[in-house]
Amino acid sequence: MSFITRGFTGRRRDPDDRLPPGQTLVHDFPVLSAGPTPQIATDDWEFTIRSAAGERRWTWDEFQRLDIEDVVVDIHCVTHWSKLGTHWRGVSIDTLLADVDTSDEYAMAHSYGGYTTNVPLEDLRGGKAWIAFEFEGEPLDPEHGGPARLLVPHLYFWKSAKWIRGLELLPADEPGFWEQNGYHLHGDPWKEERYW
Ligand SMILES: Nc1nc2c(c(=O)[nH]1)N[C@H]1C(S)=C(S)[C@@H](COP(=O)(O)O)O[C@H]1N2
Ligand SMILES: [Mo]
Repeated sequence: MSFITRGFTGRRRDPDDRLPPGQTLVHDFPVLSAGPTPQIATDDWEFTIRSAAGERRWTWDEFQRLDIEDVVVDIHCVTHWSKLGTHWRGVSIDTLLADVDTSDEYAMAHSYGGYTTNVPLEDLRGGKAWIAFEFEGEPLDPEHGGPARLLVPHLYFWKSAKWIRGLELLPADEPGFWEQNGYHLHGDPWKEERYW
């Protein structure tokens, strides 16, 4: 098991320096969902990585046998709230992509319930993104995306698709749900890539 911390090093040690422009600290955990919360039993949950080359699929039990990481990260919502030092457990996207051979450079995250969001593969690789199933030592609440959600903390939190069911690898970038509705294609909070 590995332990990953982001945001505690270098110039960003001071809480003020860890807050991207236009963000305010919150201590609760707001719920932002575009629709109803799907109820997915772990027995029914599956995670798929699909590309033109084929498909890789994990059941919940298979997923739990992968290398599980403890992750401490800051999260930033485009609606201006941020939380610092949040604790998650999950499987790195690097682990999931390890034996997926692809030349695609983009991904569309697909959720149970129909939500989608696009993320370049570069932003999912290199220890920057996880499929997370625990938050602050507890199984992830359904309203926060349980049984499992995508966690891409260095981008605005709408990229962290709740109730994740898979990644579709794509040769070109395509807008997901919020991106089709005016949110930025990329969503870096340090560059305030909010809308376009
Ligand atoms: N499936 C799904 N994922 C989603 C959303 C959603 O509506 N559906 N909302 C996004 C938005 S806009 C935000 S800010 C975060 C909110 O996560 P939270 O409810 O755990 O705070 O989830 C993101 N992931
Ligand atoms: Mo959001």
